[in-house]
Amino acid sequence: MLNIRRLSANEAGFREELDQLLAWETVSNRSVNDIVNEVCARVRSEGDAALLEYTAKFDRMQLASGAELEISKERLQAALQNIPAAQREALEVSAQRVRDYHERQVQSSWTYEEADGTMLGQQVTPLDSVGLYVPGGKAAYPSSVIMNAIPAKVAGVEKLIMVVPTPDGEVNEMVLAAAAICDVDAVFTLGGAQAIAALAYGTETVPAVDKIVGPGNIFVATAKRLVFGTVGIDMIAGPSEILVYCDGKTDPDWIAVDLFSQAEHDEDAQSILVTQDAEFADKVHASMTKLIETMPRKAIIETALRDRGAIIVVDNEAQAIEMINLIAPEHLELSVDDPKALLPKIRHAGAIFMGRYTAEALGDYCAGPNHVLPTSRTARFSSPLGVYDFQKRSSLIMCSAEGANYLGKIAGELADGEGLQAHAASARYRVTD
Ligand code: HSO
Ligand code: ZN
Repeated sequence: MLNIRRLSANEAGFREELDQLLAWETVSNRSVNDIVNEVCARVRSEGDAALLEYTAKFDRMQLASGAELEISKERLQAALQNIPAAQREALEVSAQRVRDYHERQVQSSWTYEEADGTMLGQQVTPLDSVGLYVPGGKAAYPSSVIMNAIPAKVAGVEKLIMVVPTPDGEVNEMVLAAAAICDVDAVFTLGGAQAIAALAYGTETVPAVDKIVGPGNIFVATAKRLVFGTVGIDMIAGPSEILVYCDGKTDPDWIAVDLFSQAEHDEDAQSILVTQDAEFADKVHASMTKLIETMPRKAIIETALRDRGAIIVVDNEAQAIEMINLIAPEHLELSVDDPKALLPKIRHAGAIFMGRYTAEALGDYCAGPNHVLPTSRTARFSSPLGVYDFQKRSSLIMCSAEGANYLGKIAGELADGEGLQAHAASARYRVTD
């Protein structure tokens, strides 16, 4: 049988075992920190020269000048023309659906007026410029280009700069095609900490941006933490996770491959099945044992399931829900007859896939919602990436003479209480009675 933990919510020591299973901390490694500090400092002070040197060293690409770092718009269009038609269509459908969904997230400015004519409100503006990091190699996902770029564009970001490493000159055509579809404004062949530093500080070639989003390896994540404050960053994503809750009436093969789908991301990914039907748990385990042989990424899936996977048998639905809220998974599948009835009880999950037909993978690619989601139990306090991550708010206050008269007295009183006489004077200069 495939190697995966079998747990029962009632057995002694279950909570300890679960806590251990859920524990995940991003490794913060001293030597990685030192390297990233040096790379960022050199890009900051030497600009393009440092970028060219690091790109030669880490990506084995000899470029003559900063200008050669840029991938032209024509090259992006060529990628779009050259990929197979079915791939292009799938990218376009996905982009359009993600756009439709995210357009509903746009926040608008608002104001209201008080009886004395004073106006208050909030003005919403897009960020001026955003950098999008796209990893090279193993995790070069065109779908992530769509999921990061489209909300930024929908928010109205005017300058969206993408960086993607091309180690040994190896270009991912589908990533470039996705950049073309999403109307990314410029693309540079850059990766690692040097790409993050270039976006944060700017060089002769790469413009500095206001916020950096997108997943990356430990060097990228460490660099993002380092430049945070100079620029905004998105969340630092942990490994992918899925929790499937099933009442025992879905085809066990369906559930088995759903669990595989996130486990195949990497060895640290987490797939958990929760069910109150012990016989069904056996059936899914058997399905996994059978279907693992058909998976090209078998080795990764096996490691992820062995080290971080679990099949948990609970007593009843209430206990399942308790488990879900405790685990706060990135992706939650509710494979039951009436998922809507469960919804009000689900408090913590990045994305909720409702019903037996809703495979989590549909959300990864094309359903419409974002696939950048809170991981490692952070769904307790954070939300999917969205248009709101690319918008910011300014407060608006406009006093009428009457309003200034009234508020001046209140503010003066409070300023006196704080011992701030200039504040009090400023507020009271406009008071007339
Ligand atoms: N499941 C990943 C996203 C992804 N899946 C990209 C396939 N490609 C985020 O948790
Ligand atoms: Zn995925």
